[in-house]
Amino acid sequence: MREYHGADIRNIAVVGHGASGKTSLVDALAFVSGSSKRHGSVKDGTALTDYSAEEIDRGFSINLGCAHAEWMDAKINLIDTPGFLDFQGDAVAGVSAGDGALCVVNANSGVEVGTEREFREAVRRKDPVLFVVSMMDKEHADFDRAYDQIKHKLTAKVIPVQIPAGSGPAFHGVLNLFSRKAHIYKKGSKLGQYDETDVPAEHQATFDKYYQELIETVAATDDSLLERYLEGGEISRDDVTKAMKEAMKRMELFPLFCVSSELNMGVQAVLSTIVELMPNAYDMEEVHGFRGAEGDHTVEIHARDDAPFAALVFKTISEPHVGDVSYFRIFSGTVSNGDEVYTATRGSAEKLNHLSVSQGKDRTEAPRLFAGDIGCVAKLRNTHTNDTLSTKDHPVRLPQIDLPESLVQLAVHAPNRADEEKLQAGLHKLHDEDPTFQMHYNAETHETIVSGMGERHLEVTMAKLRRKFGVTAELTKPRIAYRETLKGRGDGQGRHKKQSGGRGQFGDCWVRFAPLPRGSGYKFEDQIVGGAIPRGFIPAVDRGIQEAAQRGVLAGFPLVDFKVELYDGSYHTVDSNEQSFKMAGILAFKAVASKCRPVLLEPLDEIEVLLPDEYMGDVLGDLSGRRGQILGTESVEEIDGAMSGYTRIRAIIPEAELHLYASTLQSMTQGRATFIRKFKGYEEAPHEVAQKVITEHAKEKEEELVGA
Ligand SMILES: Nc1nc2c(ncn2[C@@H]2O[C@H](COP(=O)(O)OP(=O)(O)O)[C@@H](O)[C@H]2O)c(=O)[nH]1
Ligand SMILES: [Mg+2]
Repeated sequence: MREYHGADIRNIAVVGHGASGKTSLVDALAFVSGSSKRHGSVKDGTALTDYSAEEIDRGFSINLGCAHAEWMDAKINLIDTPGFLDFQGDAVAGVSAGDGALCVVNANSGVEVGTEREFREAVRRKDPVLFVVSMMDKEHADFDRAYDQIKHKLTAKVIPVQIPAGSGPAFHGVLNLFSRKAHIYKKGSKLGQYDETDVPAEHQATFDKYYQELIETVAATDDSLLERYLEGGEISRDDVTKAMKEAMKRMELFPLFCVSSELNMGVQAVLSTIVELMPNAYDMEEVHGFRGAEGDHTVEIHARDDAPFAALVFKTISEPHVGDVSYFRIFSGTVSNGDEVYTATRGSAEKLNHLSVSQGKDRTEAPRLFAGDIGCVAKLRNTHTNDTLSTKDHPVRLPQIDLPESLVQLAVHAPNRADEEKLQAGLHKLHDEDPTFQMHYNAETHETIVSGMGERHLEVTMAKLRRKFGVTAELTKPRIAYRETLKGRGDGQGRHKKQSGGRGQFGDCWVRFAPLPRGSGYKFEDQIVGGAIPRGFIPAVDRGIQEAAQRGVLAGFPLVDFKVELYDGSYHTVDSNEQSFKMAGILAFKAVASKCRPVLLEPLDEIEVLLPDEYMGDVLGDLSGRRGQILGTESVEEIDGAMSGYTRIRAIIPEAELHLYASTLQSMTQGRATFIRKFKGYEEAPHEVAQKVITEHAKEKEEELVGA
């Protein structure tokens, strides 16, 4: 491949709902351009960008994938993204690596949840978007319906540029409004060969209608063009494309195309339009206004070949027999094969062996890559997704991709102790590969918790764990980290005395317990006067009480938010030691805590649900069924009309009621609502809830005793 500089590079994220035809379109674009020798298919598992075992098994994209098409002296980098919410992390990463997006809409099912979500993501980043209606050859394909839905559900600024000649089985070509020509496809050709003709008479009326609409809409975005148009002057193809490109950069126009990727029809025009209308790798700089950090000061990042090298790793995929492959977007400077670079976020030096560009899973070595390009490299030692590659002289850190927060949490268990270490190592590797998959150890419940974007996300990640690390892990509902506290005061004695030949043991203490406000933890006050307990033994009493408090009094959960005053005691000059006073502390806790009206505390989360207004009633009803306390609701600010009719609900919900809430919310709202959660704090659990937890604990203890 020849060398490409930023002005001749287009970085395009291909987004849309799951199964809208994104992966097939990327394959067709690469194939028709001649850059990929084989027309792959999702159905056979040969599509360029769906090559992992998990993707081939399931028949849909899980990881973002990179391919390219060389066309009209430019290189188009295509970033294929997954369309399901479960894999939204990769969609966001893909959009952030691109300068523009191609939003695919299925000619059959029209605008779907994922179309709306991914279009919004591109708009949020202020990227130009080109719509493509896919699968025009399929039964019931309907271009006009898809157009209408985009117009009413996504943006009124959509404008058709390429319309179909026929549809479904009768789809036989496309009419291009820019060139005013028809491409009529050669029957039986699967390679997309066509004859270029004038617009056939049968399509003339449709063509004229759309042509008029296009010219008027484009003219309206540019004053001088509009003036000329109103005065009846000639408007050339160049005038239209120039005005359109500018309007797209301001997000004032979104052109619409139609294709059949299966038959490679309409694909050439999409390639040409990407080159002509989409921004090159330098164009979006002013919009994205990039800044990074070097040490503790801010530096401006410019997409120039002569600036210091800085690239963001937007994806890591670990591949069998290869190891980790890191995909990066160069935001400034150039890089050559074999260069030593530096990962400032981790302070690690890395050597770029086999610097490459990828065509799906195939990688071709590139001697040198320039500002604005996308490349990949295998086997970096300590560089992960969202890290910046730069140089020792200029250790730059670029802004990280703002990945979505996890929605679902489950506990993960190794099948046996021997696999525990492998499990932990595997989970860490999987997190490095996919930052939306996270794990932590909950010391209170003694469980490793994994969290992700949805049940399917976690299920797929466990499949990767099995394949790559040979561990079959089980996912279960996480235990709730209840706690206990005291509502009353009380005092009493802990006395430990043992005399069984030889030296005895003696410790004796008097303590007062009192409740503390929520979140205060534990306080110990030494009020011993006159040496009733020698100084050296007092910390032992404290330790004994703390140790006993870990096991609580009601249901085995840690007892928190209470104060202990140690006010009296006695000792024996020979038999007293630290161990005896620790025992006295434990006994004192047991004697006193149960007298101070112990209660169960449950963890609460604050959640924020973002949903279309029409589901308000259902979602609020469901939340109150989950013991939710609604804090408020508010309408969401519109972003280019994309968020109209949305409301945000804030509520506080017990964690115990949030298990798999993401899935319920999805099915309640046809997948259109999202939510975020964060830990809020502990509150006393209602009586019935507490009673149930206490009974369960008693039963478990009994079973343990029987088992022992
Ligand atoms: N008939 C027809 N089927 C298509 C076309 N494009 C994609 N498909 C099929 O639609 C399904 C989903 O396509 P895919 O590219 O995986 O969609 P993605 O999930 O958006 O990447 C697959 O079974 C494809 O074979 C097309 O142009 N014509
Ligand atoms: Mg796909």
